[in-house]
Amino acid sequence: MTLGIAVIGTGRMGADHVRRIETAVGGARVAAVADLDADRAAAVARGIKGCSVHTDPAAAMAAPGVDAVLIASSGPAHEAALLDAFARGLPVLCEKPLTPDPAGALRVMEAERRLGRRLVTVGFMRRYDAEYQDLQHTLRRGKLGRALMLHCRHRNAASPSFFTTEMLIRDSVVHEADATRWLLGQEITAVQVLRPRPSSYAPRDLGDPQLVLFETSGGAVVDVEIFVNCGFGYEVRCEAVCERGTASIGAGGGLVTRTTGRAGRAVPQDFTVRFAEAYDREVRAWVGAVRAGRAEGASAWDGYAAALVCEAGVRAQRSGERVEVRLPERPALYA
Ligand code: ISE
Repeated sequence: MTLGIAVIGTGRMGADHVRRIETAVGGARVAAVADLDADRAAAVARGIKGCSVHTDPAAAMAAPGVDAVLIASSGPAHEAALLDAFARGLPVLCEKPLTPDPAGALRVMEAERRLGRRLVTVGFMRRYDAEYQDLQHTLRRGKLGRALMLHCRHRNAASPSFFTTEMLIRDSVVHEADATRWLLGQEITAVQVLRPRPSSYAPRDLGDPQLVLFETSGGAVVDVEIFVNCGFGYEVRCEAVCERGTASIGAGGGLVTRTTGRAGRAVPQDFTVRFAEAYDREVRAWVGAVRAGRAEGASAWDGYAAALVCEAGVRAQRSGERVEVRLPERPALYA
């Protein structure tokens, strides 16, 4: 059977996923798309046989041939779409963040628990990146000893016009919240945020860059430089400092050119390029799991845990204080 997918949200990420499902993922097709902007949705669906176009996410999910849902709308729209998908018993791949706030994530998780089975995969694509997977295996194998610290850098060329200081945490550092939990297999227990004088190239009122510190349940410390208007491109790095050595990813290999007295490599300009293969692998893995009736990847619990870390991060950002993260016990469904 070919899995019919309703794609909710046809902005940059949604359009990229539609193209991916149609060209790079076997066993699936785009059966419906929805976007508040009907013209944008129609443009994305053009040329896709049997793909219906909607402005209402619920109508797209109810369209003929829909077996699963991919949510790529903005974070605040995720909760309603997730609950609609649950009401129809449809499996969902939901772009990060699961919801921007922990209260919404908790409602989603509780609704899923009432159904008694995992329907949501959260699209934390770094879990599917070959370098991140290498790093995770290296740390888990233990040859380098215990991980003491992670140094992370997360840079975007420029932030979109709607970006706020809170979103540096909830939309960007949420990746490091998940990556830290996944790489170390530990929970984040406290967050601090240091704020240098903002770059004069950042939009007015945006506190950019910032330095975010996590403490973890296993006694590690993680620093994250988040800089969403670095100007030169998209760069995500991580160096693990362990008892017997270090391991680092994100230096950017690839073609080196030498010309007119300079040597250099291209820097990707955004995440759809830097993580293109990871997104391909993520969507393929999800489609494979849905077709086999299995759960895959980051769960609603992971989305909730990341949202709690981000909530603490936003409080730390505002107060300048160290804020503890209080994670409840993990429900059995997510064991
Ligand atoms: C964006 O939504 C992403 O998920 C990117 O990976 C991240 O680098 C960027 O800062 C976010 O706004």
